[in-house]
Amino acid sequence: MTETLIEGHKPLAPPPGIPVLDIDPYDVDTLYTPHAYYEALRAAGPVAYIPRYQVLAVGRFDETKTTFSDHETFVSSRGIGLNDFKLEKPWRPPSIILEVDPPEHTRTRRVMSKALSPKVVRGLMDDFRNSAATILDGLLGREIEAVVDLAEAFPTAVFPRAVGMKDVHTRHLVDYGAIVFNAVGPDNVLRQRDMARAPEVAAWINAACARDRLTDDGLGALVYAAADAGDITEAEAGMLVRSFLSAGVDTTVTGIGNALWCFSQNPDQWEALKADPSLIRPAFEEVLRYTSPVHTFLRTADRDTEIGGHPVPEGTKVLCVLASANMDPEKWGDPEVFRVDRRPVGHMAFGAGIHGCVGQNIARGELEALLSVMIEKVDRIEPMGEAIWRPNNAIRALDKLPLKLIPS
Ligand code: OVM
Repeated sequence: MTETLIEGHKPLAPPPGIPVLDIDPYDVDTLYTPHAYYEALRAAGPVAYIPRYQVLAVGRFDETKTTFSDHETFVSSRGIGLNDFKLEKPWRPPSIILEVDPPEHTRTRRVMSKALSPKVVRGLMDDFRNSAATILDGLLGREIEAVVDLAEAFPTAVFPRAVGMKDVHTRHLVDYGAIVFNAVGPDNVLRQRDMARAPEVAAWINAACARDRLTDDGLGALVYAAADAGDITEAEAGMLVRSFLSAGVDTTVTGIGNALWCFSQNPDQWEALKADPSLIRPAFEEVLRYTSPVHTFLRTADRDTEIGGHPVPEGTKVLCVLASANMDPEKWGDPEVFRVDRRPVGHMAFGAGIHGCVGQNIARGELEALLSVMIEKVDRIEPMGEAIWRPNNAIRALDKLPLKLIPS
């Protein structure tokens, strides 16, 4: 007899001894204002059982880090969402870097790591700074909707160019990320809405990854060069370019929007940044810690194991609530305070372990370029209305951010 699945994974009865947290982490209201849920999760214990989805969840810094980085026990190859790829067909062909384990992961990770190396990113910085300056010059002194006008405008100008895309469709590029991130959640309204538009957007994305749709001087060409060298196949090169487009647009759009929100809410911290440009990089790390663009990814226990001394059966899905780990007072002290000089080394916003964000250098490069131009040109970042968040099953992004950038 085949057992009925719940959200595409094996049912899990409340494991004896594990605290029960009767909360829906994917309820739209929780996604709007998640901090009470994070606090309840950390208070429950080192690990909690969530009956609504029959999963476990970790949100204390130590257990989140340990679980998330133990790739041998808590695998990625069964999907990093609620769906267990061993039991249910994924919505798209799995990513060959995100949704695989070693040894397959080792080979593809190496190719991506090389294509996104510090040296490659250094070569992109002039374009990043020039584009940031041009975009900002068009925005100074008037009321803007900063999500579209800046947070989306900047990465969608520079990143497709960095990849070497011949076809650019800004809306599809931004929406694809949101679709991929909603897909890792349960079959709720957010996922259903995005699955309905996924075929059209995914078809455009897949076509844009072909070798003949890429220039010979971008990140895409570096990946196809690895195919020419025999390190990966041509088809795998296309899949890795798809990973650029899955993980490289919506994430940086969100990081920039969240950064602008942090500074609009904390004008003293903007003053501190203008006074000391050496704080630009630490300030972005604090934005990441404070807002955790990727709030939750999951792992799957590939064998019977334990978390915090509690037994965990094979096939268990575990929510790793990165945003909660980044707000754990045991780790951070005054986590609710946004401080550009905190230097939050070891934050979980880029993940941890062998799957830690391979694009983090380019993400930091984009933010450094933008913030370094902004501290020259922008004296104050003034809110012009309420900031509104956009609920998503895996990413915490703004939907609306009305601002005025007062020129220096
Ligand atoms: C991918 C990928 C990698 C990292 C994050 C991500 C949606 C996707 O390889 O497709 O988020």
